[in-house]
Amino acid sequence: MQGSSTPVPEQVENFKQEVLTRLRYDVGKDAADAYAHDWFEALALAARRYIVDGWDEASHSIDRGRRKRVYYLSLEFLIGRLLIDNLSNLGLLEIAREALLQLGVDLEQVRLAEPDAALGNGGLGRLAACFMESMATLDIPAYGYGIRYEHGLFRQSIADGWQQEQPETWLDFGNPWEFERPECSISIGFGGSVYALNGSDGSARQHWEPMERLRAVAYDMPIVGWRRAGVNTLRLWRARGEETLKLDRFNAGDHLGAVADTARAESISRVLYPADSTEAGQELRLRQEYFFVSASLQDLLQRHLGQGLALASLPARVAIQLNDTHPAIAVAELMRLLLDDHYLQWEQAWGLTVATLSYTNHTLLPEALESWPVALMERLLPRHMQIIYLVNAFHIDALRAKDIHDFALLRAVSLIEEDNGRRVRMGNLAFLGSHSVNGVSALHTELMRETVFRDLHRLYPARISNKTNGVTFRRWLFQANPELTGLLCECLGRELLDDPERRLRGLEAHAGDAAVQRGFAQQRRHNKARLAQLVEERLGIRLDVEALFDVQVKRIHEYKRQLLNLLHAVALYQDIRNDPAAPRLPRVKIFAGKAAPSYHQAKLIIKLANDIARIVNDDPTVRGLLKVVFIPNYNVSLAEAIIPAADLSEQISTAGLEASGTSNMKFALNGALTIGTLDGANVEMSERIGLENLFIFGLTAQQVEARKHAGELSMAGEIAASPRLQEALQAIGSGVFSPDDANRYTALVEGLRHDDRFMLCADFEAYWQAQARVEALWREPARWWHAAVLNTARVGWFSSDRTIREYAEEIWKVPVGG
Ligand code: 26V
Repeated sequence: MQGSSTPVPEQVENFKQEVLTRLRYDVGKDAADAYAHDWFEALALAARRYIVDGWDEASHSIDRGRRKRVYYLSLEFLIGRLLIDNLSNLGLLEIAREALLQLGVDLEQVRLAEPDAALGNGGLGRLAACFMESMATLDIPAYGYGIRYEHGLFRQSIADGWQQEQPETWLDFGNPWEFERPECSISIGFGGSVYALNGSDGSARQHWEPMERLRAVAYDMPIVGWRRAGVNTLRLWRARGEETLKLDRFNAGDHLGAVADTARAESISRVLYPADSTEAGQELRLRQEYFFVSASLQDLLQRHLGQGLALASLPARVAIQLNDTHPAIAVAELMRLLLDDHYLQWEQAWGLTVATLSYTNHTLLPEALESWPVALMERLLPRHMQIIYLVNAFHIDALRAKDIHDFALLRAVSLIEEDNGRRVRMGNLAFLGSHSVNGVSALHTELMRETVFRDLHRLYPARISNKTNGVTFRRWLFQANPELTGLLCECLGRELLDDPERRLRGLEAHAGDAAVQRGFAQQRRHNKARLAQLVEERLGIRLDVEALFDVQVKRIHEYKRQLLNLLHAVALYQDIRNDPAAPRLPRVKIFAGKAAPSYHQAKLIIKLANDIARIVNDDPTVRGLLKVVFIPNYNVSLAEAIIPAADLSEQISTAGLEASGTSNMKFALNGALTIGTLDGANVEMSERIGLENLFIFGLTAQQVEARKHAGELSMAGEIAASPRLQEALQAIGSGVFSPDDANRYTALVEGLRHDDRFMLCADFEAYWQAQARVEALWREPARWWHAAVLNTARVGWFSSDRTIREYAEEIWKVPVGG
């Protein structure tokens, strides 16, 4: 891509020497016996040199300029590999490639040696990573705060079609991008009791005496913006046992006890929770949440006060964004720090808290809405529980003062849920403690106003706003698809690289241009061949690059409806079997994604995909016209390989349930056409790309809601009306794809017949018709590629730079540079 800018030989020589120096003195290897991973490390350390100067300078000039800082608190940062990202943003990519070439080393091999940092589950974590890159690019002074999990999201393998989980070990060979900061070690308490004291001025104060203490140690990773516009910090906390306590116990002879305490403390940053909706409510998870929130807030307050600034100026200098409710305990923790450590009065502390915090909601799924049992909170965080009760009391009093006495309303907006055992509602806490609450697509924000936050929204109508998600084009276009980027640069000029959001629009004028269309088709074929090679290596399945690559890659979840896609695959298969001679369009259905380890239904869907694949791929009547592949271990790196090779992007969630989606944007950016429901950001994508350039089908969110409300979950009518669906259900349910266990899917199919909460049967015919429209268009290459070019041309608005600009201007009130 940036190959067109030939590197200066002197720069190449300097960089080469730097890499060799690092290899010898830091990695301890000679060029002759270095493995790919050694080269990766040397290269990363060499690149680091170029980052550090800018990094230091950035932080000092922010202090000097008294600029406001953004703190993005997130339990997840799904960063993936960083080598190409960093080299490319530093402008060193071609220099590094050439330097390695001169050393007889292939940059591509070195790239693959970097572990994929999977400190996140899916969309929410990846969004945080895209946001970090965009903030650096827009030169917004920002810190990301999270946990340095020793084990990120589990590695998925497939054994006999079933998902197996293995621990992920990204830190086995160290991490050359991080800087350990042992001097930045913050004390975190749990448990114990709260005492009332009298302050020196006679005022009443509360003192929390935790029973347990541990330390949070900072590890910093620099985040480089495009062309080094800004260099920010991702500060991840690692839990360590408290040294002094350990020593005391050791000296007292209690060796095992001391070690057990340390292990308990350190378990907090051991592993990422591998669920994106279930498994909420576990104590370790609450400990993780409080651990990183407390460390981050103490750290940022220290930085603020260290600059000689008063607490009263906190909102002027600091904006804290809560990524979902996972860091919502920040509301109570910031109050605690201001009240108990800094002796502010309640009103002032509350004013500062609300003015500093803001909160993003990422899901409406009831099972993902966090709430913690009051009893657990009282045991683990007794002072916070007191503060939450007080916040609640003031909140309810204020409503009564406004003459609001409706009991049902007061119950609904309370921080405490009374009927399900007593629990603290973290969504309500985050809402009340923030000056801004946002959703992640227009539809999702509207549904937030109408559902989860209906009553709070009525009381605070100005608080909710929408910030539609975006993705970073540097990673998802420039790096993932250098061929297409090269083509776009030829067509639109290299200025595209600096302003893709706007420049891409220039492509519209070329959408009908046969040469541009041919270019798109050629680069796609190239990426498909590359993916086909990966599939053959990993799965031993050969793919036809002329076939339509129909792709659904994302977490496996019932609401995302991989099962609807599989029903379509089965129906296609039956069509072929019923009429083998009819002309057909060759199609490859590609799936990838992880299921939460305890989510049985999702794991069964993975098994079904693999069962269908085995039967269909081996059936001689099919003659390769239909292939089904499930590629194991979906992660950021695999996404980078799959997305640029997709012809068709499946975004088929039950309307109303996908908050936004972000892979939908990545696919469209790379010129894939979307088949999708009017859900999440698909709605806005279809408005901008033009309905004629994607394939929209199915019930709307309103229609889904109406059906659910009417209790119409039995699908007998729909099934009777669709012989195709009937036959597909019959085949799956009776064991056609599971001859070894004919009843494996009987219950699954019965569920679809009688309790189809996700509306698969209700949407099946519409989906089938939409897929037929896909095939019709695919048969007319000029029209297909015209639409593909328009997808790339019109999707610029979905850049995370645009999203971040909106957060900066409307929520954080920080100036945007870059
Ligand atoms: C919930 C839980 C609950 C307990 C255990 C661990 C855990 C981890 C994550 C979550 C929240 C999941 C919410 C989420 O990932 N939402 C996704 O956010 C994307 C970025 O805004 C958006 O594009 C997706 O549509 C949305 O599903």
